[in-house]
Amino acid sequence: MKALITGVSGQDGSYLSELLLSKGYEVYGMIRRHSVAENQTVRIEHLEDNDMFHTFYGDMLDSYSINKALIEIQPTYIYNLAAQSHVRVSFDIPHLTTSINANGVLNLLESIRQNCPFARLYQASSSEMFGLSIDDDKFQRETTPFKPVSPYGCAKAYAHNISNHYRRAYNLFISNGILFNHESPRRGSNFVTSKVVKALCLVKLGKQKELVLGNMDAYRDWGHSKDYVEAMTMILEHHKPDDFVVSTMETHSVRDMCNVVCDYLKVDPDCIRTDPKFYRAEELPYLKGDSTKIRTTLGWEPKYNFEQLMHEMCDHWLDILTGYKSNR
Ligand code: G4F
Repeated sequence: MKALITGVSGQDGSYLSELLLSKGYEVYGMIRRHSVAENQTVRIEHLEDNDMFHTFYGDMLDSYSINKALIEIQPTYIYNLAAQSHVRVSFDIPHLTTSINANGVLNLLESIRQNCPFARLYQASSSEMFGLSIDDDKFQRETTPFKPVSPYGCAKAYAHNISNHYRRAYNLFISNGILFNHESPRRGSNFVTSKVVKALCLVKLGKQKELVLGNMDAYRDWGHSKDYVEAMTMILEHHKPDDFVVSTMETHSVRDMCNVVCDYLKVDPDCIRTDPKFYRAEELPYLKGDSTKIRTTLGWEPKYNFEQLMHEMCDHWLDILTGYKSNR
C-alpha cells in the first residue's frame, strides 16, 4: 500500500512516516524546495536509507506538481499535512496562508478527483476553526459551529468545508481529522510549548535570563503528536469517510503549562514576563475538545498525559542544549 504525505518534513509528517513504515506502507513524502537544505529535512533524515521511504519536490500552490505526483504514484492513501501552520504568522501573511491552507487543498481535491478518485484523503483540519465557539458544557466537538478568529482558522474552515463538499458531490473517500494542539520534542520552537521548554532549559543552564511570552491566559488542549498521527491512520483505515475530533479532553492555560515546566526543571517562574508584541490581533482564548466520537467509534485513546508530554520535551531540550544529543 502506498501512502503519500504532504508536509512530510514537519513534526506530524515525520512521526506519521515512521508509523506507516512500521505498518508496511511504502511512503512518498512531498517536500518544498528550501534554500537552507540543512533545516528542511532534519526530522526525516533518519528515514532516508529506508527503501520504502521516498521524497519528492512539490508544492500545494503548484497544481502541476500535485498532478504529476498523483498520476505517477497512484497512492492508496493521501495525508494532507502541508500548511502554513503558524497561527500568529497567519496575521502577517494572510494571503499566502489562505493560498496554501485553502486553495492548496482545492488543488489537491481537484487532482484526486481527476487523477486518482479511488485514493483515500486525510485532510488535516484544526481546532483553530472553532475560534470563539464553545458548547454549553465547555467543550468543542464535531457539531460545534466554526467561528474562526485568525486567517489560519478561516482558511482551515474553508478547506474543511470544501473537503466535505467533494466527499458528498463526487463520492470521494475524504476524512477530516479535527486535531487539537499537539506537541512533541519535534515541535518547532516558535510554538508556545517548545518556546517555553527551550527558553526555561536555557535559564536553568545559566545561558539565558528570561522568557518573554504573549497571552499567558489562553487555554489549550495539548496532546502528543505521536498519539495524534496514530489517530490519523485509524481515521483513514476506517471503513467509511467521516470527521473526527482528536483531543485529550483536558485544557491548561499557557501559565499552567509554564508552571509544570518550571516545577520539572526547578526554575523560578519569576523569570517569565509578557510583551504585547507576542499578542495576536484577535486571540482564541479557550480550547477543550470532546473526542468521544473517535474513542467510541475507532477505539483511539492517547497514551501520553500532559505532564508526560511536557517532561519528555524538557528532557529532549536539555539533551540538545547540553550537547548530549545533536539530532532530533
Ligand atoms: O503554540 P501556539 O502558537 O499554537 P496555536 O496558535 O494554538 O496553534 C496550534 O494549534 C492549532 C490547533 O488548535 C493548529 F491548527 C496550529 O497549526 C498550531 O499547531 O499558541 C498557543 C497559545 C496561543 O493562545 C498563543 O497566543 O499560546 C499563546 N502564546 C502566548 N505566548 C504564545 C506565546 N504562542 C506563541 N507561539 N508564542 C508566544 O510567545
